[in-house]
Amino acid sequence: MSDRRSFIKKAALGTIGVSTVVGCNQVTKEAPQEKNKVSHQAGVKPLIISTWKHGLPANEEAWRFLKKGSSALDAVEAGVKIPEADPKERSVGYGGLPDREGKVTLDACIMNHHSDCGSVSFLQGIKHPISVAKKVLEETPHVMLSGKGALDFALSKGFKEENLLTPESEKDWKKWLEESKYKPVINIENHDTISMLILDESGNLTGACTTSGAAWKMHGRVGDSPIIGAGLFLDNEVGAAAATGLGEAVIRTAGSAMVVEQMRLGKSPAEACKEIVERIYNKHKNHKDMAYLQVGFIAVNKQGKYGGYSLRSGFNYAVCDDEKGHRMEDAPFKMTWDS
Ligand code: SD4
Repeated sequence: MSDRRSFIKKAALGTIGVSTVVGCNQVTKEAPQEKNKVSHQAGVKPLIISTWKHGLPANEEAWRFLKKGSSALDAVEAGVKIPEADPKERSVGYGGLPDREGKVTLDACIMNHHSDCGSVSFLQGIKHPISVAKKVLEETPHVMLSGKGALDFALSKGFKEENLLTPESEKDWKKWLEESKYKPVINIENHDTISMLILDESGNLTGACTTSGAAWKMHGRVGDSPIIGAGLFLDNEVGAAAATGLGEAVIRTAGSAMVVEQMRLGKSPAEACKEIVERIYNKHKNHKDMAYLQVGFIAVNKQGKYGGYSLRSGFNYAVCDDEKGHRMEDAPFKMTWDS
């Protein structure tokens, strides 16, 4: 958390940098770039890109799966299961912050290069919603199951029901109840999804997205993360994109689908993310959500070029390829939190 805070402070100075994690424990810094300049790097494959710092261990696991010959669908599932199972990750899966009623409700989706998708929303009591979403993709004629139906389906497939509210999250919820003020604080400490995109060795795209959603949301609220086209989208002829941030804004603009369409029109992944962030800004600049609005996108195209962009400072993503290994990169952004 303090890492994130210090990053935000650094980002507020208007520069971004690239951190390379060599062998996953040694970090080197490259020259800072201008805050809203998007990069144009040569493409490589295979490549994995995931939102936020919890993307690093997730990418490591997914990479391990890819390297042992697993399918990208199995790899993406294995990868995002790492933060889902981590009680210290307060915005994904087990340990995620609950809604106003103290219930942890989860959203997740997964998509493969044939455009097959599986999704669960408003799912309670199952530690790995991504695995339930994968079962929806593989074993049902549907794309999306929700609430009790999703839970019943999970139980029928052998998933175990368990309490996902950790003592820490319960304590935070009780503290929140004292004032019960719903003021979303995006991307600083209570609100971040893991989205992962994979371009595999054969040049095929796969993606996944999983979250406990906005802390203190209304009971029953579903965000962008389980919605194909909003939180995640890919077209295997073009590229893949995924979102983090205020789901309502991403749904209003069909965010990830639009990023992919921008790539289809010829924009690089980074430029495509920037274009849609600008669109979201223009649609929200006089909106009540603007005071706390944050959205960020990551994207990768068929050539193995990738990038990200966020509305406000503080967003970073994890990348892995054979050339540079595992590293974190800070996304360029439109504005700081105090501008
Ligand atoms: C949501 N987009 O439920 C998710 C949460 C998130 O960074 O990504 N936060 O709105």
